[in-house]
Amino acid sequence: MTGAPNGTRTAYRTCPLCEAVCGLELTVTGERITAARGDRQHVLSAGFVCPKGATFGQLVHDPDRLRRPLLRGADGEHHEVSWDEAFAAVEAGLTGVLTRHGRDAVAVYLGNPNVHTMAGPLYGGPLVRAVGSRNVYSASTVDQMPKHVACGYLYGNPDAIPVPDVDRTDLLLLIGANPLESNGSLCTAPDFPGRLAALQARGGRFVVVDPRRTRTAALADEHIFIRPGGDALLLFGLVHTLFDEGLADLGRLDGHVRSVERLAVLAKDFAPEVVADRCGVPAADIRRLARELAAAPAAAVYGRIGTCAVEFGTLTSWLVDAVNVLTGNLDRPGGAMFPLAPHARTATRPGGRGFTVGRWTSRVRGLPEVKGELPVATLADEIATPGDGQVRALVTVAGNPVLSTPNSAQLDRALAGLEFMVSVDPYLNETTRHADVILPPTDPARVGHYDFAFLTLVVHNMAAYSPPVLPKDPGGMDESDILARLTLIAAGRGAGGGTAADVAAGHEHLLAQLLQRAADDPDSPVAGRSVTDLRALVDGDGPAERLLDARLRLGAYGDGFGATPDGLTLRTLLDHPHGLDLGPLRPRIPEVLRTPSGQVELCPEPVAADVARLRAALERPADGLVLVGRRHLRSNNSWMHNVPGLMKGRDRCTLQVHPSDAAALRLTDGAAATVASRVGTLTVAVEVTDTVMPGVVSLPHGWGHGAPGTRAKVAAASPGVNSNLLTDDRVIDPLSGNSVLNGIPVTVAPAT
Ligand SMILES: Nc1nc2c(c(=O)[nH]1)N[C@H]1C(S)=C(S)[C@@H](COP(=O)(O)OP(=O)(O)OC[C@H]3O[C@@H](n4cnc5c(=O)[nH]c(N)nc54)[C@H](O)[C@@H]3O)O[C@H]1N2
Ligand SMILES: Nc1nc2c(c(=O)[nH]1)N[C@H]1C(S)=C(S)[C@@H](COP(=O)(O)OP(=O)(O)OC[C@H]3O[C@@H](n4cnc5c(=O)[nH]c(N)nc54)[C@H](O)[C@@H]3O)O[C@H]1N2
Ligand code: SF4
Ligand SMILES: [Mo]
Repeated sequence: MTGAPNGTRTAYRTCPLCEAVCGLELTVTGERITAARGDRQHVLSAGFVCPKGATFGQLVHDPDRLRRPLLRGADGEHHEVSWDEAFAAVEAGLTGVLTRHGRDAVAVYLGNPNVHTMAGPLYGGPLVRAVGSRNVYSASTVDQMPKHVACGYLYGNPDAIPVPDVDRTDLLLLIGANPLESNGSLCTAPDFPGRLAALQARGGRFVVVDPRRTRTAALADEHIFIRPGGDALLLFGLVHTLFDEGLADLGRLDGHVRSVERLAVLAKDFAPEVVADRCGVPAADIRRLARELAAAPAAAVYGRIGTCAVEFGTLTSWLVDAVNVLTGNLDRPGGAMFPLAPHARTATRPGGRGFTVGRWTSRVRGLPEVKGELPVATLADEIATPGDGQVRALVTVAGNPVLSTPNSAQLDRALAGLEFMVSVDPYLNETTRHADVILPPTDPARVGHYDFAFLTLVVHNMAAYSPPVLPKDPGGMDESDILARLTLIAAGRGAGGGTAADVAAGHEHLLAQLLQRAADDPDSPVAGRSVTDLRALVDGDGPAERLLDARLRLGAYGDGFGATPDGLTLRTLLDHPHGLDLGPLRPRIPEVLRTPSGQVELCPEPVAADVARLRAALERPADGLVLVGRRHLRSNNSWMHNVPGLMKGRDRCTLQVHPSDAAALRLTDGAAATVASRVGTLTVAVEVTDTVMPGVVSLPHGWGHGAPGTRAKVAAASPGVNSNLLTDDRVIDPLSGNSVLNGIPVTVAPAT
């Protein structure tokens, strides 16, 4: 931070609003952020900022942001109470349900911003373990779970997700991703637009596969329209061609990959000429694309929401990596590579226990557990269906599932029937209005920041920590403390969440556990050392910072608590306010592999078994009109529509319809249409545009504000409609439990 004579100072902080993790340069006057711009000195974002980052101050100082806990009174309204009263109510509510109905009666839902705080990754796990319920849900099953499952089987570790080496590739194939609006996902690449432009400037190309001509597609060297849900077929067509034309070449990975032959056999049924009709991509284009990927000096296939939140999510996610493997592009510069985060550790030898699912199943629909959670598409079933193990209480942390999950009207109704609900959230919104208690964490300007999630997905290895920018709010509470207190309550270890001393002891306990595990691990740099000695060396102003310091020092670049004296510590990051460059991505196979074989399992059994479902789809009659989603740069899922600076301009929550469909359905631009699916109906303004392909309509998600009891004035003034009133909770990707949010059969008619 630097001071200036007029009381104005400059502070640097990582933007917590999307996966690009840009550096922000903030102007602070007194206790207010008066301006935000891109940090030009940042090692990765180099001054890039988007409209969301630029309005960071408005978000922080939003008058509707909750700063004190709310308790729902007998009148049904939410009233401000003290933290002690709020936690006492949580203890009474949660322990009541636990005592009467047992652990599984309490469900937990963790929403997306959990990966954008330090508290989420550090304290979310302990909270879930303390609750001890099978009913754990998160936004992962409306997002990237298929990728985790695919990577779990391929590499033995669901969190080993390769990212496209955008800065060094010659050919990038983007499938179902729109980084010009989203700024990238499962691929942390600040200034994605600049990186794509640089790729073209150095003579490379990028190709976009999307049922819409997005802003990314408009800049691409080639845009291929695809029928929603058709990507697994397109990708199998590529795999088929690579084998058929003798182009498959593992390159450096030869000897590290199993069951290549088995994949060749599976691909036999999916010749480009067979899949073309169904996916809408001409066979000649599929063959040409396969040849181009094989011939490029380095190429990478990258898939995102359009490859995950679809009918064949896991198959599609798997085939993305399969093409990278077969073209020799997995784990090579310019291909798809595994980042190495500063808090992560490398293994001394490849191999491990591998990946399994289904340790338990959901009560009502029998859906398998994946990564410790159940599909959020079935949360409403578990709440609303009576019987042993019925969910009676819900804890939400940073989530708005009433807008973000399929058939959300059903979930909205179910939440109203809970015996008890507590939400950790700074807004009184569509979901938290159902909570008996709302616990709002201090705003992001008042807490430190480190990206546990996104530094494992970054296109150039990097580390950054931002200290708090504004002073503590004396009457507020940090999310780490809130989650620690909830953990104590769930574990039955504290009246009303305990005293400050109990919470401090809870934090210390977590740190001691971490150090003990390291001391017990023969491969750790601190093997055999005393936990008391290690604890005395840990640095950091707060509990989250101390856990971070320990993780950094035990991590891949760490000082090992003295074992590697010039290694990384929290202090190093404090000395680098614009981030620390840890170098380009480096090959990590075989070290990164955790499969029992220590090899890439190219054709894992559970995935191969699902291919029959895809084959059957080839025979199915084509769908009629289908609905897909979309994102807009000035938006962020459901919770940034209360920022005035982002809400300027015309209505963005429109149903995009191709002119030919509009003509056939007698829909006119700007007029209202009624859209109906199996689960619901809504009315929305039509936007006639040839950016969507015929047969496809598009509606963004995260809208539908202004419900009674919510407090977000700006959002309520431009409410939009909730697209998840149409998405179907019954249709999921069976391997991952992920919701299908794209390719929803709908009918559209002029509103009467
Ligand atoms: N501005 C903004 N940025 C965001 C967010 C936001 O809400 N707003 N959300 C953040 C989050 S949580 C995430 S997960 C990421 C998502 O990041 P992205 O996946 O890049 O986001 P989208 O813009 O939804 O792009 C998905 C694209 O898939 C296309 N699509 C739909 N169905 C299909 C299909 O069947 N096949 C193919 N090939 N394409 C299909 C859509 O038309 C859309 O263009 O964005 C993050 N960043
Ligand atoms: N139809 C359709 N639906 C979709 C998608 C789609 O493409 N199409 N995309 C899906 C995707 S990718 C995702 S990730 C999900 C998102 O689903 P959710 O995570 O359930 O929803 P968000 O809208 O991100 O809501 C975030 C909540 O966190 C709160 N919040 C913000 N900052 C903080 C914080 O620091 N701490 C705490 N405790 N709370 C905070 C906000 O007030 C808000 O209530 O939506 C999914 N839903
Ligand atoms: S791109 Fe993402 S991280 Fe960068 S400023 Fe915008 S919201 Fe923040
Ligand atoms: Mo997401």
